Amino acid sequence: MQSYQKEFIELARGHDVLRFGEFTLKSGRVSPYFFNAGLFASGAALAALGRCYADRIVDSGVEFDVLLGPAYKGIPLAAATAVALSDRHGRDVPFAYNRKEAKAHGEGGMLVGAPLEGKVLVIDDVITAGTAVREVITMIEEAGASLAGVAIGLNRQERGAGELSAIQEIEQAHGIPVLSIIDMAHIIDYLESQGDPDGALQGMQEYRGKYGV
Ligand code: OMP
Repeated sequence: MQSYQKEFIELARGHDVLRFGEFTLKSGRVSPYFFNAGLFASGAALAALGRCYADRIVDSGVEFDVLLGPAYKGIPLAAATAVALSDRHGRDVPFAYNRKEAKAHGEGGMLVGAPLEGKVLVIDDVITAGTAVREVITMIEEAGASLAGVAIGLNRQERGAGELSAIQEIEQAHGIPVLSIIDMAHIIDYLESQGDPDGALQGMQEYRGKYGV
């Protein structure tokens, strides 16, 4: 595990972003854990989060022209990532986000910020079944831009409709990488290395056995 991955898990635990218990997902599956990126809700937490995304992106070597934060949760994530790419890696990259509803006055349209041109790197929180990210990919194609990749905080490593995970399906269908700061396997490794402080390990392993890829 890289140091930014351990830092990310501890950051998420510290802000209750990563919780253990019983949670019903968008997919209907009952999960022993949940990742709520909306609780990264302070200046220091956002700054640390931006650093983790930026480190992961730079580590991967993915080439892109503009960052896109999908409404709503992707917007602060992409903004924090853009700041960290500039402050830590000396890369001043254009940044855009979308509205959920088009505005008829003012600047109008669905997109705000830098023009959506060239290769777009999407920054988001979690992909489970891939519903949310598919909508964003359509939006990028409609704007005439292309998808460079998707960077997310957590890859839940769950099967989609078939044997592949939703992430693997997206990677194959679009020929792009989906970069995650951590995977479910990292959470399991972390719990093991810490002596299972939340008593969550067994439930996590069972869930992975049932739905994991
Ligand atoms: P998909 O659209 O199925 O890929 O699910 C992604 C969305 O699920 C996220 O944007 C969240 O709204 C929600 N989610 C989480 O935020 N954290 C989780 O740990 C699990 C889910 C989920 O419902 O699958």
